[in-house]
Amino acid sequence: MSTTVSLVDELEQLERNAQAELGTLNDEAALEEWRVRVLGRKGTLATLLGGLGRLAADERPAAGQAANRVKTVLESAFGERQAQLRAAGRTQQLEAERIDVTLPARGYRRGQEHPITRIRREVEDVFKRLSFSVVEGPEVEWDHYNFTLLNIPPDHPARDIQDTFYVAGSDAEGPGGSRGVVLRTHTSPVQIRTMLAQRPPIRVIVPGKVYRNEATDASHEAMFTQVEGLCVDEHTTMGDLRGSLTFMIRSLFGQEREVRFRCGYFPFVEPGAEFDMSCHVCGGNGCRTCKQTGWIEIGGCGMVHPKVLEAVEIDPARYTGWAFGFGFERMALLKYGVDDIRLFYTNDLRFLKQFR
Ligand code: 2NM
Repeated sequence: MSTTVSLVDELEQLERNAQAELGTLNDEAALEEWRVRVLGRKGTLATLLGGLGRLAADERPAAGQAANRVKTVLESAFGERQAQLRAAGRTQQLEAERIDVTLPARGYRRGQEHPITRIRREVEDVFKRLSFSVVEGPEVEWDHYNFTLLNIPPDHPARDIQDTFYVAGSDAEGPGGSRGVVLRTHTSPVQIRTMLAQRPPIRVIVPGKVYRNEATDASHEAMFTQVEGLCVDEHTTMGDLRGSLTFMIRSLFGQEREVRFRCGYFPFVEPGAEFDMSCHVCGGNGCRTCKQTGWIEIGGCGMVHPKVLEAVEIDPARYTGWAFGFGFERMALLKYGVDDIRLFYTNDLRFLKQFR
């Protein structure tokens, strides 16, 4: 038997064995080990090829051809197996990551408005229906706008009941050569700004945070939220004020509610009044909520003082104005039957979740 035949036999045997083994390999590391052992520089195929040189010249072409063919076959078999393994790996990964997009979504907990925000929105909605605009302004305000232009001069006793937080070192010169900056004690300075910036007719409500230097208890906080309204026009009267407040109270507390005015003093209005609504708990018969009076105090109001109109250069001989103000916290306490204002600002979810 010639040497060529046996070298060709050996090549074919290598082809069969190596291919069979390739079919059993299941990971890339084993595959790589196979490649080095069979096709590598010092691998089985290379070793067999080293035998070519010892063949007789006329036997070499046949053996060379066989060697090339086996090399090509094994290389492509290697490539195929590698591709197979990689595809299987990807499929497995896809399988592991499969999600069923037709399943119902996981539930999520829905948030809600803070009770004070809710009252604020309800009040805004009522006055928008009466063609009022909602405006906002700075919480850090010139003393001049917070007090002086509202007919509360520097030594006026009303500065005591509205004792506020003065901003330290803020004696920069403000409007009208004034000095002093405070945390606003009411939203009225925004009405002042509005009247300085535009001419009647004016209809605005101003919700927002206000500050008082006050000891905190169940019905007082150093920060609370208020809304004030202002209407300035020709011929507008206290009757319009009363009608607007009645419309608001009935929208928020029910159509059966009545509104009454009692004389009240605020430096920036004349005449001034406090306004009450008939008790929504007992319907006016007298109960614990209304302290047996049948009435619940809501806020203050009045006709804008001529001095205030003059201070913003609106002619009080031609125009009249009315204004009102009340706190959202107190309204929320009443509407939701809460007994401590501090609950609105302690962020206890057990409390807040009750307002769904
Ligand atoms: C109140 C009560 C009475 C009021 C007056 C003004 C302004 F700027 F027009 F003069 N704004 N708000 C007012 C009047 C506010 O709150 C208890």
